[in-house]
Amino acid sequence: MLRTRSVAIATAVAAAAGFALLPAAPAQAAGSVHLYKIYYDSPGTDRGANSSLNAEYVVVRNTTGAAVSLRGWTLTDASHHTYVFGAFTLGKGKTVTIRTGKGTNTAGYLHQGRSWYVWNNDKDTATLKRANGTRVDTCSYNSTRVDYTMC
Ligand SMILES: [Ca+2]
Repeated sequence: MLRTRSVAIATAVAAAAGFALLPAAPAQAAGSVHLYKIYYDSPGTDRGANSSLNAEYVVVRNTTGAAVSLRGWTLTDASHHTYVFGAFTLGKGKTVTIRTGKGTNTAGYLHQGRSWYVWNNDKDTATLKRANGTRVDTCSYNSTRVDYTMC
């Protein structure tokens, strides 16, 4: 319904502008940058080793048709522990994994640089916000039966 109306408007605009309407491009989902997965209970006992901290992570996915700068965006848990993205661009169709511990940031992996876990092993809520504070997505879980959730 909405699409039909949009095409009608586009046709009217094209006609008003006096040029031939080109064949419509295939419909394309707008997509979004969103929380994709949270691996909240890293394998083994929580002793705080950096490898264990980095086995706890959140995956953010970009399904838009363009790269998106995440500079200044924030990832926050229910207790308001906040990770602020530095200069980072998430390519279209790409994912980035934000690990809890320390490490070298790459195109695919970022690190919160923490010395202890941030995602509770039973229940928590992740919130992703733009640099201006606009909430982009949230993802909640409440289970100790599984170690991760798909958002
Ligand atoms: Ca955890």
